[in-house]
Amino acid sequence: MSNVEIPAGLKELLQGYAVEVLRRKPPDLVEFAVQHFTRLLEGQRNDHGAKKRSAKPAGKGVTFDTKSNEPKQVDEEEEEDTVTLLCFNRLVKSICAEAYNPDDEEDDDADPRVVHPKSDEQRLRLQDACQDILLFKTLEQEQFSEVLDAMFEVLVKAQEHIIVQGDDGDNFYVIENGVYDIFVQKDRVSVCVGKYDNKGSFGELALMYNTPRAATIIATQDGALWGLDRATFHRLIVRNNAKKRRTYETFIECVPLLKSLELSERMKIVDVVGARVFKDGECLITQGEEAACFYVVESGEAKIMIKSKMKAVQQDNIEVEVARCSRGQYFGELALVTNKPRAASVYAVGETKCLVIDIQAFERLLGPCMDIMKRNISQYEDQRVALFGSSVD
Ligand code: 1OR
Ligand code: 1OR
Repeated sequence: MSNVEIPAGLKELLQGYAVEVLRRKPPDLVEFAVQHFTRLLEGQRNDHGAKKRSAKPAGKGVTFDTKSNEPKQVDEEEEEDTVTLLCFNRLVKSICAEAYNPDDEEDDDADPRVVHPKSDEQRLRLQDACQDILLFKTLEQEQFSEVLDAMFEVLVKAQEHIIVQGDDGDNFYVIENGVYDIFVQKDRVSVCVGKYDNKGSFGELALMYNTPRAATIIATQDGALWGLDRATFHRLIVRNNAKKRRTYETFIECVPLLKSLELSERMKIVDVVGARVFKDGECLITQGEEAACFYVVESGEAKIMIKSKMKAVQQDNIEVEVARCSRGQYFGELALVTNKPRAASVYAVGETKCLVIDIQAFERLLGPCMDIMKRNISQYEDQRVALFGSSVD
């Protein structure tokens, strides 16, 4: 092996890079090469780590032939070459079945810190775009700065496929501007299931759970994104998720709405929630506005106020308190379920902490709780009549 002129795996490595370039058409080949080979290296390290962790007899091991998929016996010396091929194969074929455990991320410490230099103007725009990103809401200040340092600007053209369903995950994206359609394959037909309109983020799932991309994201107009590479996402966000799971496990178990979910489903909710603290009197939701999030109260109270036109007195704009939500209760589901503007305004009573879930995660993860929510929604109308009588608009 050591006498051959072309090192084993070189051809496959370069081919892999070329295939990815043709498939993704990146604007910057050098930057893309850095990302591509960093991912390969990361995969290689994971596979080495998995090897170290797996209790197998010394000297011999069972692996899969990359062509035939048949198990075969290999010697230790052959393993180095096989690892590279396995990694390559894994990337190209999107075979991602590794179990997720955020506590397994300890090895990431050795990874070099990624820094993409930015102008002051770029940094301000980046900070602005990241202000409401829920995944960043539970990071310590130091971790958040590292995330900002590692992010890089990506300019996109109308019709560009930013993410393709089934691919391996390379980056997580935060939207600076632009509209992005979400397509999901259903019975071999690509269906548009939603869109991001100049705000939000996407591409976290494949990186969090090491699964193929779950949806296709297409820019409908020219726009700008901020990318975060897979390795940094793992080191900072996935590691933080382990902490988040420990912090919220007990609380999330006690939320009545989520009782019918499996533990793993509840943990997936925890993975994507953001925690937000509101000051006394602060407005969380404004009646009539477009909805983007769903809330669960962790501590404090939320006051639901409705501005209603009372026909009897013909007075507009009187806000009346109609309900309060305390620990474990939720609000903000109505507009998401009915696809209508917010039906009420919501204010914090005392300092109030809420877990916040964005609309895409709400649709993806809270489907099993929909019946309970719809049942409660049907009671709003009865309560409305009881509170205001039938002469209310
Ligand atoms: P990803 O890394 O899997 C595609 O790459 C991204 O699309 C995904 O992360 C999410 O960030 C984003 N189901 C799955 N992924 C979605 C969805 C979604 N919406 C956005 N993404 N659903 C649509 C919910 C409106 C559920 C469809 C059945
Ligand atoms: P949203 O997305 O419309 C405001 O944003 C939220 O207030 C709403 O979801 C519900 O979660 C919550 N009518 C309308 N919204 C209500 C009501 C309500 N109670 C809580 N919300 N009621 C009828 C009042 C005339 C119920 C009163 C007990």
